Amino acid sequence: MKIIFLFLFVFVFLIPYPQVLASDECLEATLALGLIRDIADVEMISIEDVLDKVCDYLPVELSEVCLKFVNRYAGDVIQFFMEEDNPDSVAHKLGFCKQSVCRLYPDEKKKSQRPCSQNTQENKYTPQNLGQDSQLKKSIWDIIKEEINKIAADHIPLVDLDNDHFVTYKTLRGSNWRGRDCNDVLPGVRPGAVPPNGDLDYDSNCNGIYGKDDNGISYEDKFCKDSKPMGVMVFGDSVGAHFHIPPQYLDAKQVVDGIISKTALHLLEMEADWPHKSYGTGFDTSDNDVCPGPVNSVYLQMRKINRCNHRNYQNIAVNGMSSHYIIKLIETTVNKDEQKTSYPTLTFLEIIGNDICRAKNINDFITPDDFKKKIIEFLDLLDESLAPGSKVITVGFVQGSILYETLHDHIHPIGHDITYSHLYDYLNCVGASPCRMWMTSNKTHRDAADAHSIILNQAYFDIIQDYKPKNFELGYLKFPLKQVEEYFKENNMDFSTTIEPVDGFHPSQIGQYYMGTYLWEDLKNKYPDFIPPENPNNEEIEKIFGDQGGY
Ligand SMILES: *[C@@H]1O[C@H](CO)[C@@H](O)[C@H](O)[C@H]1NC(C)=O
Ligand SMILES: [Ca+2]
Ligand SMILES: [Ca+2]
Repeated sequence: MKIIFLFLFVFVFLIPYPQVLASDECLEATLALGLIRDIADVEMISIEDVLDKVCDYLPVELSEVCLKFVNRYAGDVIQFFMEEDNPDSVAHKLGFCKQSVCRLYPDEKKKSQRPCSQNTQENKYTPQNLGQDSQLKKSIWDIIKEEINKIAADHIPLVDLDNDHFVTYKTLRGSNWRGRDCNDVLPGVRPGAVPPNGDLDYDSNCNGIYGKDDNGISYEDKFCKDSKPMGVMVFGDSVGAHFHIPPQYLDAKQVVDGIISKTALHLLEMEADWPHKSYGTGFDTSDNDVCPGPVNSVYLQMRKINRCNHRNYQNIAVNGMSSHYIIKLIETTVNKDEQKTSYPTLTFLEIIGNDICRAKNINDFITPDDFKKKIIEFLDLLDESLAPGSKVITVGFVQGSILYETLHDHIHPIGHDITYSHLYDYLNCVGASPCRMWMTSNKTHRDAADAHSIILNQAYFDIIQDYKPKNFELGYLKFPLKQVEEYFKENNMDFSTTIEPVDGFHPSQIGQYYMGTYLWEDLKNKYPDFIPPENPNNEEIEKIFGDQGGY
C-alpha cells in the first residue's frame, strides 16, 4: 500500500503551488490498487501475496512506512478485492474516494486467472474497515504532506554552507538546478560571479577557468573578461522544471523487477523534475533509461558560444507555478546585491499554462488586467535584482487544446484500454486534474481556454510596448509547440511522442529537446542582439581546461 505514498509524492507536484492539495488521494489510491492488481495478474499470484512483497518494490528508505500501511490496510484490500475485482470500487470502499461514480478502470470482461487470496478469517491480515476511520486516514496524509513540504517548500538547496544557493550535490535543488558550487564555504565563490582578481589563484566563478599563462597573465582575464559572459535563468513552471514520471512505474513487470525501488528516491528528491535535461538549463546529455531522449537547451547553446559561461545556469522553476506566485521565486535566487554584481543573465519568464489551468470553469479565468499587474510586479522586482545588461524573455501561453487533439484516442500506459480522453474526464471527476479546462473531452472548455491564452499573450505584448526597465531589455517569444508539430508532420514523425505519456500534459524529453531548439532559433531570429558574440578563445579554453570540471 506504500505505493500510495509514492504516488501521492509524485502527483502532489502537479497541484498548483502553494495551494492546499486537492482531494487526489482517490487518484493515488486507485492507481496504486490498480498496480497491485496488475502485479497479481502478471505474476499469477494472489493479491495477498503481492501485499506480502509490495514494500520490496519501493526504495528501502520507505520500507518502514510501507509496512505500517500494509499492516493497516491489507486486510481490507484483500477483502474488498474479493467482493469486487475493480480498483475503483476498492479505493471507494477504503474511503479514499468520495464519489463512486468516478471510474478509471473498466469492468473487465475476462475473469482474472490469478489465484484467490485466503479466506480472510484465516488471513494474517485482519480487515479493519478503515474506510469508516477518516481520522486515522487524515492523520497519515497530513504526515506525508508535512514531509513533502519539509524538503520541497522553499525551493532552495537543503544544506548550503555559505548560503549562496549553489551547492555541491545534485538533488534537493542542488547542481541539477543551479551550477555546482566550487567552494561551499567561501561566500562570493559561485557560478556567475564576476572574478575579483582574474582568478589567478582559485576559480571564483566555478567555470573551471583560473591560473595564469607563462607570461603571468590570468587566463580568466585573457579568455573571458571581454567576452561578454552571460548566464541563463529560468523562472517557470513544471515545463521549465521538466516534470516527468517514468511510464515504467505503471508497468507491473518492471515494478516487480525493481524499477521503482531503484529510482524513486532520486525522483522524489528532484520533485519529479528533470531540470538537468530541460529546454532552458539542461546540460546532462547522458543516456537515462527512465528519461530517454535527446537534450538541447538554451544554456548549452550559450555555453557553446562562450565557454566562459560554463555552469552559469539557474533553474528556478516550480511545478504548478503561475502569475499568482511567481514573485515569490525571486527570493530563491542569489540575493539582490550579489546578483547585481554578477554577470548579466538571459532570463526566461515561462509560465505557459497554469493561469489557465487554475480555472474551474469558463468564467473563472484570470483577467488580463490582474495578469498584467502580477507580471509587472514581478518585472519590477527583477529590475531591482538583475545585473545591468541582462535580457528577459517572456514565453507565451500554449494553445493547450493540442493535448486533447493529439492524445484523446491513444491508450494510456496504465493499459486496460484506458484512453487519454477517459483519463482526463476521470481526473476532473475526482478533482485531481492539473488542468480542467484543457484536459477534458468538453470542446467548449478547451476552446474557451485556447481563446483566453490568446488574451493573456496579448497582455504580454501590451506590457512589452510600455514597460521601461532600467537594467534589462524585454522580449517575447511564442511557445513553439505549433512549430514543433509542423516539423513532425512534415517529416512523418509521431507528434504524440513530444507529450509526457504518464500525465498527458507536459512536454516529454523529446518535446523539451525541440522546445530548446526552436526557442533558441526564434531568439536568434527575433532578438539577435540579445545573444552575445561568439568567444574566439573557445578552442584554447578547451585545449587547456578540457571539460572545465564538468558538472
Ligand atoms: C461543456 O461545458 C459547458 C460549459 O461549462 C456545458 O454547458 C456543457 O454542458 C458541457 N458539455 C458536455 C457534453 O458536458
Ligand atoms: Ca554554497
Ligand atoms: Ca573562473
